[in-house]
Amino acid sequence: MSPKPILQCAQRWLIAAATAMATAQVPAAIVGAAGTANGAARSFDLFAGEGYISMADGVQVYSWGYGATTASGGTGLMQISGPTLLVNAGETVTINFTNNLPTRTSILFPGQSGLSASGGAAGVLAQEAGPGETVTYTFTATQPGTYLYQSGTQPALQTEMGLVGALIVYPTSTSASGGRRAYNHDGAAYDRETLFVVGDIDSDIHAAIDEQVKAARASGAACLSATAAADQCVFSADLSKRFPKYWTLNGRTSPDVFAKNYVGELPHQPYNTLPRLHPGERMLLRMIGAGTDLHPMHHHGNNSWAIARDGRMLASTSTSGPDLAFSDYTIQVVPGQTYDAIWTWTGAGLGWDVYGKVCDPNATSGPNVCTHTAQQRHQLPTDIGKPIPVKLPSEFELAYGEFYSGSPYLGSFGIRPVGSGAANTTGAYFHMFHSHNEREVVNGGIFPGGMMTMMVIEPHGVVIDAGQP
Ligand SMILES: [Cu+2]
Repeated sequence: MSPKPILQCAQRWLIAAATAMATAQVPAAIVGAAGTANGAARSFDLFAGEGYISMADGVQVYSWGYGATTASGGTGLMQISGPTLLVNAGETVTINFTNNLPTRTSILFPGQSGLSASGGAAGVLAQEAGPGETVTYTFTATQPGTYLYQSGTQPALQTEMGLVGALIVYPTSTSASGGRRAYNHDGAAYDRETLFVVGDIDSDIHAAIDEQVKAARASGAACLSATAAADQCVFSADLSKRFPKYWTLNGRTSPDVFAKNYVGELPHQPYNTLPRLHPGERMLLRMIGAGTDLHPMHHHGNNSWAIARDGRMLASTSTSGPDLAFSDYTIQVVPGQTYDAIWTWTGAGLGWDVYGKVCDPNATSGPNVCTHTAQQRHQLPTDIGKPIPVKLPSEFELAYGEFYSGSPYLGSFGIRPVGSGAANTTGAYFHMFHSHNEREVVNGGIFPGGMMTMMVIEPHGVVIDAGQP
């Protein structure tokens, strides 16, 4: 990535944060659509539409996606992934869904209770809307958690085309300390949250569908204007030959994942993926398998604790909290499943002082007293004051990455060659988060790209916007 797009991102972060603040009607730090609340009811005006999304190597991919009206907190455009629906537990949710695709489609809401639907025609899995038709779905968001929603019509093809989104149900309770939690137990408490809708795209399938739709329109096919469900157009591709070429986080490929939310040049991919946190904070990773393949999502720096799957805490009893949580450095994100994991990083146990303080931890007075703040004491006491245990290579022997501050110490800067390393403006640490299936961190076969982002450890004192820049 060149420095210029990164600098542009920095300006956009402020705008994105302001946008997120304005739309948050639920306790969400994730950007999305909060719909229209009315007492214990919440409604959304959604639609399905077509368009071209952009891969970071410049390839345009014809796609079908969900969208939300601006009144519902969306952009008014179809998007990949679909609008992240933000609701509170216990609310009755109504989705007024209009189909602007040339074929019939629908929405499934796995994990929700009391689902009913009206309008359109009954399909195999869900009530379906033909072209131009509207179906109204209603359900009760009984249980807090991370969920997906997706097409229930030709699901193998239509989820490939992009008809998948996230639904987040927030508990109405807070943690014992008044903070946020993902489920009704303090074992699910968190300081920050982020969303990874994990997908894969075979652009050849999308191109084949694009050609079929264009051919139907060019010939004025009767199926395009048919009102009976059985007579409407159905497009198809040989999915046994499926061979994905792009791998996405929230619908974007790296490095586009770093650009701000709602960036103008990605009108159909409004959500970014760049989690930022301070040392010691608990970052809730909401992960959704929205593609066709399993993706082993791997984080550097520390293991995470997977506390929930499919919107249910990994709990042995209703009061135990996530006592069946497991710790790993890779979460196997299976298609159709969701996972909640808590990731944190402190620098504890590294055997050196990440803040680079030159001091004596045993001194109680005088110039050698350690001046670490209480927040910086996430480190082990035995590490405070210890220098980095290796001699740094000379700057002539280093290849500087864009995110290197020039110093091995958190919040510090060192000498960098002119023009290098302009991206790390706060002296943060960047820990990679990516698919451990390494062929998925490419764009058009070129590394790096695809399913890859960074977890940014910001020094204490750096303000991190709630709106996730
Ligand atoms: Cu790695």
